[in-house]
Amino acid sequence: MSDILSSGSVALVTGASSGIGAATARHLVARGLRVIGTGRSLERLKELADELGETGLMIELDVRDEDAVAAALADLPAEWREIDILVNNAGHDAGGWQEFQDLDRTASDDVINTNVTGLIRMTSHVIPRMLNRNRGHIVNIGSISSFTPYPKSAVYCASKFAVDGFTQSLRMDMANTAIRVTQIDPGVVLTGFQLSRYKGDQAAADAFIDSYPTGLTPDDVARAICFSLEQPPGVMIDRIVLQPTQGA
Ligand code: 8X3
Repeated sequence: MSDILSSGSVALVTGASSGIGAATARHLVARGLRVIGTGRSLERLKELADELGETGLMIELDVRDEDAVAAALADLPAEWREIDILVNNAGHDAGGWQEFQDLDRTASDDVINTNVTGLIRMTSHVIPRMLNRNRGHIVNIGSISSFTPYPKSAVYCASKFAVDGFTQSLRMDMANTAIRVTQIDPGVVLTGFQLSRYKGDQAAADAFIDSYPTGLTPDDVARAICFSLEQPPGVMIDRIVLQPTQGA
């Protein structure tokens, strides 16, 4: 059986319209894969669609919506149906970075619905066909918040701790199969994540980023994802933690 990171494989990347998701899609296509990119707005996926051409299939999809996820995956064109790689990247902390008592409950529920329930939902819809073929690699995007709690992030940290628990237990459930399960845990990444966290307040997002000497780029994270995928079938990368270099 060919390595999973080889031409002909199909990867599905959630949250593909920007940041880590878009960078990952580009890296995978550069390696000869075809990529299904999903995001909440087809308009925002247009740039990637234009760039990837026939090697990409962009689908407007909200991972919070069970019916939409079920329909989107059931309706995939036949040549895109066998998904070899699932990159569960969609996630956010919109309206976060506040002490728990000040967090808006609706915003917090949305963090859980996207980061946890959406990730589990995508996995549950993709994994049956992987199991049928005994071939697949699931990459969950965690965070340093998956194992290091910090203030003003109670619900976001809870969501990423949940991703970690899910990833680890899922890996055990896949132990007698060829399906690999990897978690990528980045620290601060220079994307629109912070802007959304601060509800569009650019000055606040910039101040947060400026409080760190350096930040990771989406390409840094995409390379780590590809490293986990390019291992021979007998090698499982459980987890990669990426931190920006201090003082570089
Ligand atoms: C987010 C990490 O450091 O921006 O996953 O809170 S941080």
